[in-house]
Amino acid sequence: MKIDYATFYTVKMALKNPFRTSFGIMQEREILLICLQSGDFKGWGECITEKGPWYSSETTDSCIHIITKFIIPWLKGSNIEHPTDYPPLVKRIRGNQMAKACIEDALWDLYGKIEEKCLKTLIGGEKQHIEAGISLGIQKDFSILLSKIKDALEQGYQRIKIKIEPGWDVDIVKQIRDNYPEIKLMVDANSAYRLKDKEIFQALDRYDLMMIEQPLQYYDIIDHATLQKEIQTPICLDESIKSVDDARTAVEIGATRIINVKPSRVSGITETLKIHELAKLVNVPLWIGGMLETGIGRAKNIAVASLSSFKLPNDLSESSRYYTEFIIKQPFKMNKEGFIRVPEEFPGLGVQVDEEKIKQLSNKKMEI
Ligand code: OSB
Ligand code: MG
Repeated sequence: MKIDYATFYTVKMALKNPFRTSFGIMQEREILLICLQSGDFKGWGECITEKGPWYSSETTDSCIHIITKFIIPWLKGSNIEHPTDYPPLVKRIRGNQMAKACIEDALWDLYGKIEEKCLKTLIGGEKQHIEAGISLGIQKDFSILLSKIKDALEQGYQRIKIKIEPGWDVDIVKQIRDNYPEIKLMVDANSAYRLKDKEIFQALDRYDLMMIEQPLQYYDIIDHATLQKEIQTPICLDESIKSVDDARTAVEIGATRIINVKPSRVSGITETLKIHELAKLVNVPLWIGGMLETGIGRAKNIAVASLSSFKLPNDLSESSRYYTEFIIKQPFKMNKEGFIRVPEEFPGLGVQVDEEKIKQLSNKKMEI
């Protein structure tokens, strides 16, 4: 695959509702989309960063910097045959997982189009439908959260994840359980607590949660292992896992019993496939996490979730969960049982990118 040039679009998308986590509120997304052109073929990638370094240390501007200054020039000077040849090419770049992943995604899409195969087939995905779960942000009061949960369950979502932070945790979970004793329920703290808060997690043990996601520091592994020894509910790491090596370390020391995989957080699909292999070996269930992706990132995540080690409901919702406008021509829908079909009609991402829509919504365009 010889890359002729890359086109960068920055697309502004308003969120239907603000999304509040322990680290901040998102009102709209400014999403970087990159299109790699090779002859007549195009491959698309969506960057999952935000404007600021809140969820991760990377930002959209830091990605543009790494991609334009290093990755694209290197890519243009090489001729990679398969997307798995790409990680060695960018190995010299430390960190910057999300910047690397965005281009790797575009290479998989491009390769799929050239080979006339969809991503699911290319990576060996097995499921035809993936389990959809919903992530609900912190709300103004409990009654609003309760009505959102009711709504989500009526739509068919298979599990409810709520965001927690100090002051919005044990009591909220208790009230949810009072109303819904049986549903699949989990919490995500996005690193809002420290080991000294262990009583909170011991209190949560009473509510039959599927897991507690990333309770402690975003870079920590050791304190999570200590906490896990003190509680029954499985800990699931998100922010702390940036590579297959992190995953191996965390599993070995008992810091995580389940892993949230955001393929872009771990530098791409190739690294994700390594985590998939590790998960089979150590028998740790995986699920796909989300970053409020638009159609391009969502299509990639849905294809990855079709791999056999992704055993738990994912943070993969319908396209209409966050947005009213779509940049793919076949937006994702969920059936009443809470499954989303893995699309295979089109090569690469499995769906068609709506370039006209992207151009309409894009306030910045750059070509290199
Ligand atoms: O921690 O999983 C997270 C959204 C933004 C940043 C971090 C997280 C999330 C979510 C939303 O939980 C998941 C989704 O895309 O639906
Ligand atoms: Mg999370």
